[in-house]
Amino acid sequence: MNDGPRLTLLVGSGLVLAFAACSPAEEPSRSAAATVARAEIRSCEDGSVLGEAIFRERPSDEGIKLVDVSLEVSGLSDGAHAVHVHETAACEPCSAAGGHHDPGPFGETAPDAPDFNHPFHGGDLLNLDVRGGSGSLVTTTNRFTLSDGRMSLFDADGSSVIVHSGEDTYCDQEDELTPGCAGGARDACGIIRLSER
Ligand SMILES: [Cu+2]
Repeated sequence: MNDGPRLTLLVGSGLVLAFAACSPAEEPSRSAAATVARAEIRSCEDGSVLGEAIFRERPSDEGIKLVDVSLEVSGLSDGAHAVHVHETAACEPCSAAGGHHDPGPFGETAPDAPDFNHPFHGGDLLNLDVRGGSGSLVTTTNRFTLSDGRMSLFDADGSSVIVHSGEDTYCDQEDELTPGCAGGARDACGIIRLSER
């Protein structure tokens, strides 16, 4: 049961659904065997590289798929920054990443609108705490997978990780969320790609 205490059942949020129908999603690479993925985190403002996120899928003692997430960034303002996996592999502009990754039950892929499922989307993660200009987040989730399946990050249009400007208050409202309560504007974005290691 050594997975127990580390299993973070996420909370998250997200609104900022700036559904940009803009730039086309990148074609995700697929590999059933791969269990590691990475995302180069880039500034939404000027595209400069701010850090990296690494995702590693592993089975729990009971055979449940768990994904260990570690993210490191620098160059952001001090304080808490919401972090989520968003639904599309596109970062130019950052709004192109769409809403939160949330395939939903029984293979439904339509994004929820209004955002009833916040802060329980598949892609909702925890706040990143930035101090002295840099910060890291380490967590584990069972809400999405890297391998194939209905919760996979590598669905038809892939996925991205977004770091927001503000804190995720994990707001949970059965209607439209209060603007900004899920982190507000987008500071950084990274397209999640399968990796050899
Ligand atoms: Cu987000």
